Amino acid sequence: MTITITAFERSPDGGKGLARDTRVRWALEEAGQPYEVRLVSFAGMKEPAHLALHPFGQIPTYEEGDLSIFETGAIVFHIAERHGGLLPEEPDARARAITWMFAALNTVEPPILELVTARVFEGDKPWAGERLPLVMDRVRARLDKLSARLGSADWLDGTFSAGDLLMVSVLLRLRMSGILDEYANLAAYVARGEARPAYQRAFDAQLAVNAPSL
Ligand code: GTB
Repeated sequence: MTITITAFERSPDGGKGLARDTRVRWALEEAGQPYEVRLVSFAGMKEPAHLALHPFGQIPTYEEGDLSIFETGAIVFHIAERHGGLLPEEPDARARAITWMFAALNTVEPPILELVTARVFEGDKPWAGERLPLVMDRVRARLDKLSARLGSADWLDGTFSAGDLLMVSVLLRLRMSGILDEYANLAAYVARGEARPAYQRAFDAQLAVNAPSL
């Protein structure tokens, strides 16, 4: 059955791979699943046809036969459940990998999104100078602990899993802030994720859509 995902017609990041369709593309590439992409404009996302797929009018969505789902975490989990390569077979290791998926999205990503908002969208507000250090401290509080847990390991719990895929994807958004470079093992962890052939294919596919034309 054909898998179809949705992505920005033109991502505001100009092809840096930061929009969430990259996470889904990466999971599909790790799982060796071909997929098609339907590009959606910002206006199109708020129209009834897309709202029927995504109640909040966002990307990405995932369609496969009669199944239609949204939320990147749920989509990556679905792909990992149906195909090999993203979750261990052994039940306890699988539960731990799923735990890291939730940790990435529920514990590490929120302060990172707050930082993106503070820097990019509210950077010109009169109170931005006071707020930014507070938000950066909240990000560092998470990275301190994540860095300590990762230590010198390659991945968060044994072999690469969907937990690493989401954690690397979440950390990638920190690159422009410079904070990631304060943690050598986390910077290396992200680089390891980006070096995976499946990530490269996913990145190149979104770049082909989003790179500014000369
Ligand atoms: N919780 C949802 C999920 O995980 O799937 C969140 C989905 C979401 O935020 N989608 C964004 C969207 O559709 C795109 S990814 N936004 C349009 C809207 O809400 O109207 C977030 C994103 C957007 C842009 C960049 N960028 O340019 O760097 C990075 C990430």
